[in-house]
Amino acid sequence: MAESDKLQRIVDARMKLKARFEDKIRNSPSVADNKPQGSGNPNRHGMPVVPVGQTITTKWPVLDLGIEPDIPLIEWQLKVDGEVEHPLLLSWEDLMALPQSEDQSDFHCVTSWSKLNMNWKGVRLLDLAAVAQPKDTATHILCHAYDDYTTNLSLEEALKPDVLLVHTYENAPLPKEHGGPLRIITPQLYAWKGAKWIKRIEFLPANKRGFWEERGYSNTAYPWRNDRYS
Ligand SMILES: Nc1nc2c(c(=O)[nH]1)N[C@H]1C(S)=C(S)[C@@H](COP(=O)(O)O)O[C@H]1N2
Ligand SMILES: [Mo]
Repeated sequence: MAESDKLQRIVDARMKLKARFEDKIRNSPSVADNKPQGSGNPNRHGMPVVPVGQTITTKWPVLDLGIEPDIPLIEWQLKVDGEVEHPLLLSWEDLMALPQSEDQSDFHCVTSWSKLNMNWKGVRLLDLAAVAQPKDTATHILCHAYDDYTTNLSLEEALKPDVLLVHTYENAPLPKEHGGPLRIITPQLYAWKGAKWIKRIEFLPANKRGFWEERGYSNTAYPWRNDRYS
């Protein structure tokens, strides 16, 4: 298939996915809450920039299970499977051939620090999903990482345009301790929903808890609802 046809197919599939989740996304708490908890000026979605219980930090703390896997780009792979029409096994080259997006967003950790205005570059999960094409039965994803961490997301959260598979931070390769070569970021949810060292994205027909969700953390993780535990 010619490159332009391939790109057109992604664009078409993305439009379809957007239409399918538009209402759910528009009504999701981190954009639609009429009593969001927090302080400061509104962010780009009208939520107070500092969610309830959070303190701004300028440093970027490292939080993980303590194993920081080393994945040479030549060996790196990302699998996309489960409830999709086109399962994928991407090399680093394949990933870089997908549409690339830049964004500035905030990072809210459940341990009560937030870091604002972070500059990212990567691939929208929406664009990757457009290639894999989730079946109508798909409702959630479970993200699996190279350190065996897992975390779940509903599709209406996962397919928001600011959810990126990030490889670049402030114009430099994402440092290994923060999930390089590739991690997910979820600016509208607490940061544990963003798997560092992402290895597999499994589309599911139902919700399934990940590592922290099985240990008492919230399935949904809305920062402006103080939605930390379940
Ligand atoms: N693979 C993996 N991803 C992970 C974690 C982890 O232990 N392993 N920890 C999560 C948690 S609890 C947080 S708060 C953020 C922290 O990201 P940072 O270390 O870049 O600040 O990563 C999340 N993603
Ligand atoms: Mo965390």
